[in-house]
Amino acid sequence: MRFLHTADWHLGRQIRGRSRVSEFEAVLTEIKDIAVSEDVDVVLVAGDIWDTNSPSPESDRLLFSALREFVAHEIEVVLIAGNHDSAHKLDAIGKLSELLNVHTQAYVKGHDKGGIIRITRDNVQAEIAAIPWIPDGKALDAIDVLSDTVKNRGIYQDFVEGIYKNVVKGYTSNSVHLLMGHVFVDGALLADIEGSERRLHIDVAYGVDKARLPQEPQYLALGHIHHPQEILGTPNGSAAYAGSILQLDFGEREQQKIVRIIDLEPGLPAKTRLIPLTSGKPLVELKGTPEEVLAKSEKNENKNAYIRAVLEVDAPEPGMAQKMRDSAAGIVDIRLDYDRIEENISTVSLQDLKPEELFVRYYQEQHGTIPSDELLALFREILGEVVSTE
Ligand SMILES: [Mn+2]
Repeated sequence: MRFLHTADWHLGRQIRGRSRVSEFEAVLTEIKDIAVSEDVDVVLVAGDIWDTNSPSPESDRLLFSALREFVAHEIEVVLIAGNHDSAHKLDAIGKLSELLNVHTQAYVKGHDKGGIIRITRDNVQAEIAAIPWIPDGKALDAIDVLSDTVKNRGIYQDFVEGIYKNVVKGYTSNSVHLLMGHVFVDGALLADIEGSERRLHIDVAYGVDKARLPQEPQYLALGHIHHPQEILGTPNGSAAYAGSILQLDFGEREQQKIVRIIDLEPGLPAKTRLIPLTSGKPLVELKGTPEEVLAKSEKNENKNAYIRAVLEVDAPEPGMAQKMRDSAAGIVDIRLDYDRIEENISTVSLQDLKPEELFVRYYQEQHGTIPSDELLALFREILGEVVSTE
């Protein structure tokens, strides 16, 4: 039986206020085309379907259009709720979509209470332990929250491990055994940019150690972390994050987005491979003086990109951000890079300061430098108008 593992669609996500609907349409079409050409039986969507728990009609349209395509090609779908999703909404959709073989798991359920979704294709049965995001509020009560964090992280980990182990108890023999989970696994790679790796650990976030994941499933289809990766050293060796389907923010730049194809037969190790996704615009960061950044933004490889401009300037200049955005359509994010004056400026009582001093301190706190003479002159002019109208 063949599965396509994807996750973290985040439908409705924008970038700095700009819509990405056409990119979502393109990448969902690409995923459908892959599923059809690979003759996939079941598509697994491991949570964070939507970007928010009250998605726009536009985001719903994206989802329903994608599901409709899978249904039309007789591909079954399983969707679980992630931390970004409205579980209640997914549950409501499932009431109807179940009739079309679009299965949903919105809430955590025990192995004997619907925790396993069963799908039969060509006389082979798949048993999918479907476990949505487990909010820390489910594992910890108010008293725990008041106690120390280290203990809380431990309680959460025990709780998650207990649920995962419970659900897989429902497997029967002669079936294909999978697990879908929206969960953070300790040590997951968040980003690997310009040779520097960033990993997340369970001392700062609620998650589980990989050794605590159950070993019964032949494959664990995970969602939550946007960087595609296999979780090496898991009990049976076959667990992976599919990652997101577009580079969703600048922390995801340089990431090749993918889907995973999983072939399973009862009792045999999973055969997995990945297929790169090519839709969606790249996110890039360009550094230099404003002139250099504009020149780089004109280059072919950046023409289609969303650009973060990191500008080397002596000091912030009013209107600079707008000027850059107006000059290059791809620039959506602007950072200024200059030597900031780091000084404790909050020790003086604000009441003792004149308006201009207040402004200078505010500006310094915001921008790490003092305002230019022109800006100060402008401030005095505006202040003069306000005082005279009073
Ligand atoms: Mn996500």
